Amino acid sequence: MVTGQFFRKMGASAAAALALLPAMASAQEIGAVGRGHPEPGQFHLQESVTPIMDSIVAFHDGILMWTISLIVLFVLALLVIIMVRFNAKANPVPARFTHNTLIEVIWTVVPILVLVVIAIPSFGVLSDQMTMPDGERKYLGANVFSMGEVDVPAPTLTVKASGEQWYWNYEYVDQGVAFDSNILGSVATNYHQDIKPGQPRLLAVDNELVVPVDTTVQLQITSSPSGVIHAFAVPSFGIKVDAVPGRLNETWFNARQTGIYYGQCSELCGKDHAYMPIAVRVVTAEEFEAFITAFAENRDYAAAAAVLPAL
Ligand SMILES: [Cu+2]
Repeated sequence: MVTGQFFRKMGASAAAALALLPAMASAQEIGAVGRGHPEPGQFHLQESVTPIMDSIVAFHDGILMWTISLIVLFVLALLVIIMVRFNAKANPVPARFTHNTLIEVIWTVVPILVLVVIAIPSFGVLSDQMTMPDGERKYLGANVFSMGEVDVPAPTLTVKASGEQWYWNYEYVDQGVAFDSNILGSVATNYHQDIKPGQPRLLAVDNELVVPVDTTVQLQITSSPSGVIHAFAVPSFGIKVDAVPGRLNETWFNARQTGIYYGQCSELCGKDHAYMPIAVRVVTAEEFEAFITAFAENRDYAAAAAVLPAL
């Protein structure tokens, strides 16, 4: 029965619309999201491990989802009212007026107010992302309507990430050592080559950027001088910054959990744009100390990474 199918489909759509409600979205979060990389069937943002991503998640789950959901329901209600009350059968002789000053003022002013209310925490999060911690400044964290309540120490490690065609180069600026980070596998092997069980395809790399846990990392982001624009993005850290030739952009992160966090180049940069993932390995302070000492001494990433626990 065609009509029956139609209504079943409508039922499915209504269920999908309900899933957009914030409470449902939060329920989906549990168990559906893996740490550090996307999971099949994932519905929510990737799990946060930094104060900035806490802010982004709180902003998204809180004011943004409620605003969007209420607007969707309001518009849906208007559409239903119009369909029921003003169809040709129910309302054979339509009114002929065209303007109503009061309603026009309302539908101009109310959206402006909605945007202003969204903009206030949004600019707060943006300002947090762009401001290097000095040990004094307080950050919003998970409470985007606070005046700032999260302490973040000043950075003690500086890393320069440079977008190349098509891979990333990382430099520990103060230690004067750098290395290239390439995707595992190649086009010929469909990117399966060398990937160990549990490593995500198209995200795993040969050499991960190693950083210590609970440490503020100053991140400088650029692109090779003769190259193109890339973008450095790690969802779990709430980072996305353009990598522009001849420009040194800057952001920071402070990861609270050890693990490997994956990201991707997020600017359409050329033929291998999809094959220059970012992998950041967050290790304990002791492990990082051993790694960076070995790296600075031997200037050999593979030998230095060998001092870290096996993955
Ligand atoms: Cu790129």
